[in-house]
Amino acid sequence: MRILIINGPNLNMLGVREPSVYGTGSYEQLCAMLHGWADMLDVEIEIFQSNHEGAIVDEIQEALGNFDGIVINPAAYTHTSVAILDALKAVSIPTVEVHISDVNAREEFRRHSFVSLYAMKTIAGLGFDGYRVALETLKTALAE
Ligand code: CA2
Repeated sequence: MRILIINGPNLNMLGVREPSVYGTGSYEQLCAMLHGWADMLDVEIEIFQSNHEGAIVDEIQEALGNFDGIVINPAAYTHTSVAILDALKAVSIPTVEVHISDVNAREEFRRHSFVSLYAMKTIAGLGFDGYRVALETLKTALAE
């Protein structure tokens, strides 16, 4: 089972600022945790991060035929990107959306997610652990 993990803009800055919102762990630590959880769950993962909307759309398109599932934290594009929503719909790969922070308890503009219109599940507010829950959710769904 192959799962693509996509992280959107500024997530590569994790641990550098806003530790009260996103925790103190760095992006490298998040990636190490993801590899550990993937081993534990016996799933293959590839991790992709970009600050560019088009690059994320390209990556989603290239996932067609190469991945069974997608875990995506679209970061700020969550709230703005019809292009990412359309790409997910186009490839029709089972997808779980993750947010490190509790987007529903923050500014009003963070409450709306375009990606949620496609994702089978949205996990928010669990910190880095949300990615583990997303991997478990996808593994269970894909096994059914
Ligand atoms: O909670 C999440 O995971 C978010 O997707 C993170 C995005 C934000 O725009 C979404 O509303 C919720 C922001 C990621 C930026 O990460 C930073 C990391 C370090 C310092 C500043 C921002």
